[in-house]
Amino acid sequence: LLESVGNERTDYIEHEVVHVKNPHLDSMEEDILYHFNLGTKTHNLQSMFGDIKFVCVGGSGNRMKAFAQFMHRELGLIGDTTDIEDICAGTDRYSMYKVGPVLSISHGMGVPSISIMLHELIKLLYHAKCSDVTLIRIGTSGGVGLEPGTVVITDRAVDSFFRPQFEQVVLGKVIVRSTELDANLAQELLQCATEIPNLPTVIGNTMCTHDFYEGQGRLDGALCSFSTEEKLEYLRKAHEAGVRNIEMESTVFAAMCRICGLKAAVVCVTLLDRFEGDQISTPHDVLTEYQQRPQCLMSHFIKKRLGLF
Ligand code: R2B
Ligand code: URA
Repeated sequence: LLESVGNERTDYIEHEVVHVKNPHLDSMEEDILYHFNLGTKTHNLQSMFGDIKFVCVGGSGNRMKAFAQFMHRELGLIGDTTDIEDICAGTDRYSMYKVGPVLSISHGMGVPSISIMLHELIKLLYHAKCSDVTLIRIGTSGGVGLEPGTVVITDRAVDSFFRPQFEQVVLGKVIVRSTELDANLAQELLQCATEIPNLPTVIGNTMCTHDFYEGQGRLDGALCSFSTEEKLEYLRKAHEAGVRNIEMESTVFAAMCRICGLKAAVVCVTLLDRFEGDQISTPHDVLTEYQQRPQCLMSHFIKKRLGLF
């Protein structure tokens, strides 16, 4: 943005554009975002998405629809929330909703599912020439030594060995990518949380696994090859490594956003304390309220950023 008085440049703010790290893309005549049912020839992505500043992603399509409707009310936008349409209605892989500068998208469960979505989302933001985009995953998780319902803002996304990295196999070789997230954004979110009543929130490391059962040390899957004591020992080690919650997408999310110049954060509510058990036995209405907590935090953060209070 150039602001000038006469011909004199008084201020220069560099906008952070979304970039892709793929030299092949520019030589493609058309880019089909297959799992979104969108494309550069069939859709004017810049007019559809060019004004996006906040992208919130979460596992379930219904939850991300509810989030879009909630944001529509919170931003005081005109029109009926029932009119908010799924932009990806032509496919049942992911759901996508746009409310003003906010895009709400589902990513399914696990690293492969979110990674496919992120490839296409990042290309979408690139084709749409979006700038200064903040991307936040709002989700659920298992807590490690926390009161259920606590919201965890991820400091470092770590793998099952507590390493802050994501490994991707490419052409038969392992590529290791850093999962560093934006520390300022995490602090800004923590500050927002303190401004909301009844929103217990901490910053801690988030462990990302490739399975919900054995991969997270659960004793209640169809398979289990370890003892209760071994499970607790692993959770104790995780806690010592600063892990406060466990989920299934944070490492690839952090790695991909970082490489593409997107400021990103992970905000997940804990549904249970894994030191206390494995089954999610909390009543449905309590779980629903827990799942609204990251959404409330997002709304506060977005409204504050937009200068609405
Ligand atoms: C949290 O919840 C899901 C598993 O129940 C998974 O997508 C995750 O990261
Ligand atoms: N999501 C997870 O991945 N693990 C849990 O324990 C709860 C939600």
